[in-house]
Amino acid sequence: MHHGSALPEEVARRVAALKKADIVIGIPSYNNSSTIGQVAAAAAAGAATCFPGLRAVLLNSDGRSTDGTQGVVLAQELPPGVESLAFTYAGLPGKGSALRAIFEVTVALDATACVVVDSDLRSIRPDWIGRLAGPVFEGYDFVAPYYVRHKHDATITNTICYPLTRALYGLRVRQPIGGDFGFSGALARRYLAKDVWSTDVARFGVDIFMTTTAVVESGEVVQAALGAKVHDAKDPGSDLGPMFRQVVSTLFGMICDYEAVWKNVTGSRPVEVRGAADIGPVEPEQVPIDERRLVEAFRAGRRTCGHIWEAVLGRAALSALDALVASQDPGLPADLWVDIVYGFAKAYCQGAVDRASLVQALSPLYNGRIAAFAREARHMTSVEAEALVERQSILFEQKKPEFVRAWDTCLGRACLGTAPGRQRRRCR
Ligand SMILES: Nc1nc2c(ncn2[C@@H]2O[C@H](COP(=O)(O)OP(=O)(O)OP(=O)(O)O)[C@@H](O)[C@H]2O)c(=O)[nH]1
Ligand SMILES: [Mg+2]
Repeated sequence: MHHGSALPEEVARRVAALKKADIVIGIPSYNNSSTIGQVAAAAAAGAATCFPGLRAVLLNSDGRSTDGTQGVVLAQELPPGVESLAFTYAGLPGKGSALRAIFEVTVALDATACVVVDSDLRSIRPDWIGRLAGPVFEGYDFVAPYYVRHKHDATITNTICYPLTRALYGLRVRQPIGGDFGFSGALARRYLAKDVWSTDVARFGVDIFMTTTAVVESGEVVQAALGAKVHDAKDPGSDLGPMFRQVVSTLFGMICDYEAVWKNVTGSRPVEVRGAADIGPVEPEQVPIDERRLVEAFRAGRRTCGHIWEAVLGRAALSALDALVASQDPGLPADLWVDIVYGFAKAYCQGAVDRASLVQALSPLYNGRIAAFAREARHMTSVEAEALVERQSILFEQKKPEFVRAWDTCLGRACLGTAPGRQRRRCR
């Protein structure tokens, strides 16, 4: 086991014995024994029915589950043409390391296509495999999922990942961190070549890393309609903290790296959605939301992270925030949220404030934005709430020229700070 690989040697030997595959289906997991059986069964059936005659390998890349997850996958009966392999990946624990191992197997088996699907899915059907892999066999490099999700699900997607991907890189990929993707062997090779595997990409940063890399470096991207996504969704008011920090650090880090790319992008274009016609209307399963907790986190942020807000934001944004924190129903309106995200992204790259502290300080503001969104969407169906997400992302596009100007002239107070990352000013 060495730093340059997430495949333990013994696993690499088992992979080599498989020789060649046309398609690899990878499932990252960590204690998912209650749901992974259905996912593995759907994946295996999908490989056999959508791609008869092709050789498929079903992989479970597991993070040392203690609930028998790997055994559940290995117990699946497999259709002809499908083999399975379950193993514990090496490296930093996290979803990204699990996917890194899957990329390595894809390359080792010289597969044309790879599909990854989350192990907590309860809405996966065999046809998802055809939908996610089919376009790769036609020459696309990356297939993003396109599903209907409950209005309180996917809050990181809706408030940051989708609007920034769209406004900065110009492609309207609606689910950039959906978790269920199809991609080419060539793109897997490209992912592996990046020196990111000791960063948050090894954890929950991996999805936005995959999508952004595909959008920026390939552009051969399409979306696959999948219907509803039902998974073990978490209340956005409860346990999204670490995931938020890992996703945002990765996203912001790529903004720093790809400055030359996004500065040359104006507007955005839609990305084709394949297979929407044969998916009927679906109603996603309810996701609970604890608005009070979100509001408390937003208010508490003023006390604990306020000094960082002050270092990053201008006077106008700060006094607007103070008024909101003090109001009856605290929450962040979309236009202020957009200014804040751009302000934090710029500060992150320009480096007057410690990066970990910045991302930590953005989290309560994000909570304030979700609280306001929940209020705005209170009487809306999930489909209707989609219009709010759309309107917010258009705001990101409209304010992008302002962001570019601010970036270039460095007017923010953060620019007056000291050397990059020197000042460690954590939220208290
Ligand atoms: N191997 C491995 N897999 C992980 C780890 N953490 C998460 N995963 C897997 O990554 C996938 C996505 O994780 P989830 O916790 O469902 O995250 P999510 O659906 O993106 O986010 P939520 O909206 O918060 O549910 C699942 O298949 C998990 O089993 C880990 O530490 N190791
Ligand atoms: Mg999930």
